[in-house]
Order: sequence, then structure tokens, then C-alpha cells
Amino acid sequence: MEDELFPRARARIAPGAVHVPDWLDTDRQRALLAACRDWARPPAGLRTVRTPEGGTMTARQVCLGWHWYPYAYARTVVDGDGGPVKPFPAWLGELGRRAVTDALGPEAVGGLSYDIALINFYDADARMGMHRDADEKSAAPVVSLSLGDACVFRFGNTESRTRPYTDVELRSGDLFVFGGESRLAYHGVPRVYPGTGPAELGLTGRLNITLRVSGFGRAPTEAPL
Ligand SMILES: O=C(O)CCC(=O)C(=O)O
Repeated sequence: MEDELFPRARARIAPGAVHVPDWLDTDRQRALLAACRDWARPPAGLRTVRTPEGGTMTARQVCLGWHWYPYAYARTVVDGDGGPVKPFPAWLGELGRRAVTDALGPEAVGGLSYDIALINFYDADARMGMHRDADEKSAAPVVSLSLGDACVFRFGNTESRTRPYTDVELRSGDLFVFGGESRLAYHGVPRVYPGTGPAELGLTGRLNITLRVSGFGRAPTEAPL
């Protein structure tokens, strides 16, 4: 992206939904990208997600902490190689708590303990349809971090996949947090802009990391349910 005359301003997109541009500096983006590359390796690595309707998601995904598949969570990659889901690192939970504090204020973070990460990789043609993050049992805010190519992030309403919605351009290093009244808002990625990521990052495509609180009560590394 070309330098702009003025820095992009943070914006409240809906009640409880905030966009914070350039939240991660270049070093932190590099470190997060290196971690994503590690997580993407098998076993329990990046996979193509198949929907019960017989379709496939164009963004490929890897999970930490709990494995998401349409439309539930498991401790193992039940729709892939069957391996145990990779652990959710404590440092990523701390990053999530800092993100919520910065976006929504210290009162919003309370005793939040993030324990799920969904990492989506978008190549130039990948998209994500309008959906709600509704398979968790917690109402804690969702934290979204973007790396690489810019995209259109469509943030809608809690009633339907259609208008009203707001299109926000998410770029590498941006943070988007949605909680409170907006926690169950429909959202999606209708478009990625290929070749727009920062050259110094060395990523072709786009990565998005969403952090969530499961509310399931136990970490997957503990005794089986
Ligand atoms: O890629 C994004 O920015 C959105 C990802 C998303 O909606 C999800 O993981 O549920």
C-alpha cells in the first residue's frame, strides 16, 4: 500500500465493533506470520473446509485450541487428518486481551481467557460468505488480526446476511474487534486485493487470525470430555 497523507483513523463501525488500523507493527506482523507458517504445517495443519451442503470454503483454515468444523468444535481434526488440535499458546491469549483493551477499553476485558484461534488463508480468489460466529458458548468479543493483502471486510447486522452492512478495508496489521451488541453480527470477506500486502512481510495472499473464547469450560489438552 502506498503511504497516505494522514494515518487511517480508528472507527466504531457498529456498537461494540471497532476497527483499529495498523495495530500490529512490522516486527509483530513478522512474528505472527512466522507462527502461522508453523501452525499451517501438518499434522493438524492448513486444510480445506467442506460444508455439509457439499461445498468447500475457498479460504483454507487451521485451528488452535479447539478445532472448528461446520458447525461445531472438536478436540481433533475430525474433518481432516484426525490429529489432535494444536495448542493455543498463552502469548496469543495475552495478545487478544490487549486487543480488546485497546479497542473496547479495559472494562471490556474482565477475566477473558481466549482459547480458540481460527487462522484463515486467502489466496487471490478466496472469499468468505456472510456468516455469524455462533458456535462458541461465550459472548466474549471476537478479535480479528489481518496480515498480508488487503481485503473488503463486510460487517453487517445480527438479523440477516443482507443490508445494512458496512464495508471496511482491512490491511496488514489491522485489528477489528466485535463484541457486545455486535458479537453475533453477520460478516464476511467479499474481496481480497492481490499484491497489496507489505513487500517486507513476504506473504503472498492474506491471513486472518480470529481469537475467540469457547466458554466450553476446559482446555483441550486437559482430560477428555
Ligand atoms: O478473514 C476475515 O477477516 C474474517 C474471518 C471470519 O469471518 C471468521 O474466521 O469467521
